[in-house]
Amino acid sequence: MSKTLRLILGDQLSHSISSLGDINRESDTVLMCEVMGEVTYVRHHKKKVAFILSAMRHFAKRLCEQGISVDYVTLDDPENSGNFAGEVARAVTRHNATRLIVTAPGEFRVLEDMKNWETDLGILVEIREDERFLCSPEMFESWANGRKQLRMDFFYREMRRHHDVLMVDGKPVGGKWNFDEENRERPDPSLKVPAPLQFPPDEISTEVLNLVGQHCADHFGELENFGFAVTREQALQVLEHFIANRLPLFGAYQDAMIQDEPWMYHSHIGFYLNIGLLVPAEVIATAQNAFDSGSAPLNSVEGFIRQILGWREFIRGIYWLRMPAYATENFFRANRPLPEFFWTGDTPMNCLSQSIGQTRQYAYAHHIQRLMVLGNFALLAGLAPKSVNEWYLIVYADAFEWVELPNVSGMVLFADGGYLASKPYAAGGAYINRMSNYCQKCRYKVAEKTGSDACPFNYLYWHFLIKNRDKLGTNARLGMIYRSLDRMSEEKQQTIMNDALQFLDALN
Ligand code: FAD
Ligand code: DLZ
Ligand code: SF4
Repeated sequence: MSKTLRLILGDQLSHSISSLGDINRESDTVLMCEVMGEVTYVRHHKKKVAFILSAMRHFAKRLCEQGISVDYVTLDDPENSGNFAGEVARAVTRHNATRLIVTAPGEFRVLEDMKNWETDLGILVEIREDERFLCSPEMFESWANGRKQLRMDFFYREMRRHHDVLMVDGKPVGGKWNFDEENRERPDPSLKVPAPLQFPPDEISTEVLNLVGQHCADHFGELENFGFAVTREQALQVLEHFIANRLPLFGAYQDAMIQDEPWMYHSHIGFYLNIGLLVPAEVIATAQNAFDSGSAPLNSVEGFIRQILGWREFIRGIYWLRMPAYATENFFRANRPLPEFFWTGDTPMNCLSQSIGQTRQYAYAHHIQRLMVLGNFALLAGLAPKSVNEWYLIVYADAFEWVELPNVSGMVLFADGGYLASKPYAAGGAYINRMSNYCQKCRYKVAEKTGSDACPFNYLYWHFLIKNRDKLGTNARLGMIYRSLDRMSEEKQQTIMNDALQFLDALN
């Protein structure tokens, strides 16, 4: 009888995944493999590696309990070839397989590799669409066709209509597509932010933590206090906990940051969505139910659903539309190496040190820390896109290239010249001061614009605009800012440039 292997990758841990759709329990074998190539193609955060491997082992166990035959290769198997192609080849021999079924991977480099397997291994390879997403690459391409710039807002409206989410009689619930003006509350440090749901490591996780401790000792990040959900049941509990405890204030405090408060009112489900323990459709339906039942307000529910139905799908669409060229975009020709403090958190800039410290500890930082603190700094300091992308891919447990790259190169660094965002998300210290209490604990003074005590974001901001005037001067959304620059005296502009250059020189 012809034997079929069904390959499940570390971010495909969904029972509804297309590669398992028509599984024959009598004759098919599921192949799962821990491979050093995936652990080190960028040297992922220790907690991220432990999270993925533990979730893979739990998923394999559940498949076995369902009577499915699973061939699971561990990282320390002495015969392990260290990469997907090698492990598929070994499994084909072991099982005498003639066919491999796999769901399309999330990353371009893996898909390119997979396309060679049929020829290299002499078996049939069927690569199926990843149906967990709500917009296929083809659907996105037909939406994007003919548009010079892509804007999330318009895409999001199409998605709302297409999937009938928060719609009534063909119109958006509440009469508006977006309630963002209710979503920019300043932080209130006296808020009692609910503690996130954490899960102490069980036997499987403990074994994986030891393995990662041995094999990834020199990787970034801390392994201690591992608390990720590693099964679907646990991930569902995280979702329920968020809906009950955080969603009502998610909208209001979406952009806020508080000293020593990493979690805020965010959902912390990106990890689980991205490896498949949760699927977007169920998350959206759960949030919509919370609105329908009156347990969460529209500004929060709409804001949350927009992130998943809008941003997440939009970002993925851009990735598949623009790869591989997107990975090398560098509109500003930025080439500064990543400062050492991105790895240590050792900087007197309190907002950066907070965001990097939390990243080291939890493999997590929320969106505004990623965008307006770390990303803003990378943009203003002219850090090389390749290094910045690599850093983001390493440090976050929810980072996979399909979602990391467009966020970093498109949203943060404007490296695509404005294909994804209409203007760079550049800001001086005043923005961070408005949305956080970080500045109160900082060695720098946010109100000072120049001089040795001035907040570096202030002079770096103007330096960035002056330096890139040839590329940004005609951007309509920056017109007002360039007009205020023009009202600044030559002398002041010169002082800003000197301060910025001195700061940037010291970075290297
Ligand atoms: P919440 O704030 O609770 O949002 C809910 C969900 O919406 C998230 O879990 C996520 O699935 C989705 N979402 C929100 N914003 C985005 C977005 N911009 N792009 C895609 N999905 C979004 N997200 C990743 O999943 N992986 C990444 O590697 C990643 N890298 C990022 C890098 C930068 C520079 C920036 C600015 C954003 C990045 N994001 C990334 C998007 C966002 O920051 C994270 O999804 C979010 O912080 C995850 O935390 P959460 O689950 O608590 O999200
Ligand atoms: C991220 C990751 C890591 C660290 N390790 C593995 C692994 O050992 N085995 C595996 O199947 N997947 C792993 N992954 C996830 C893959 O990198 C991911 O599936 C591809 O990048 C495709 O998106
Ligand atoms: Fe960050 Fe500047 Fe505020 Fe310090 S003063 S925390 S560097 S924004």
